[in-house]
Amino acid sequence: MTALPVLYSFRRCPYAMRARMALLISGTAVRLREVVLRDKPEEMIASSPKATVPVLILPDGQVIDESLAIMHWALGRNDPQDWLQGSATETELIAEADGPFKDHLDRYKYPTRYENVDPLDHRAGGLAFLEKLDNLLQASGQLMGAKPTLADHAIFPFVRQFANNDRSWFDQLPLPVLQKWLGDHLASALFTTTMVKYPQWVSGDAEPVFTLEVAA
Ligand SMILES: N[C@@H](CCC(=O)N[C@@H](CS)C(=O)NCC(=O)O)C(=O)O
Repeated sequence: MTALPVLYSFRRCPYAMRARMALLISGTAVRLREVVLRDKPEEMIASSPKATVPVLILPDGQVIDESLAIMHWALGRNDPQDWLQGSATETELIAEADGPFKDHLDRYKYPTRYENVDPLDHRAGGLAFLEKLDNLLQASGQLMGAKPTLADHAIFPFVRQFANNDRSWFDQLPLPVLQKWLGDHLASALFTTTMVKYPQWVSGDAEPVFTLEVAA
């Protein structure tokens, strides 16, 4: 039996979601270890002391512990839907989502974790990024053109989280193209499989093999 990579993941983490989507679409089967963040397995911390999910351990022992790096690794092996475009614009957009937009998201969602934070200021800051995305989507349907690429899959899990913080506020925004883009990605077979539930992995448990076929 060929050894499969091991993925430490947490179902509701947007970073882990995007890594799982890239692994699935690339046809890379992994053994999934579902992590509970307040009870991380020692094996994961030993492999990646920064202790964030996702973490991918390759059969040769190599550790990839950044979600974008996992996406690039998986798509570098196999990219059947041409997600890897690699334009500077795409890289910058993902960096804006992971940087300033994520900062707004955290302060909008968890204002009490920060000092002197008004969540509505950060909702407005996040909205400016959503408007930018909406403009891009109006031009061609997906962020980088007519077909979804790395950018769409790297970014929509964070837009999902932002939207879910106050769904009725999000739903009444005059951004129908963005709302449809999010809704279509959330309804896709890829995302449905990405969100299949697994019990917490405990040392010694056999790991489920995670592939696109699991929801078929
Ligand atoms: N830059 C990392 C960020 C990953 C990250 O922050 N994941 C969160 C969960 S969504 C985490 O593991 N946090 C650690 C904790 O809550 O203990 C990546 O892209 O993989």
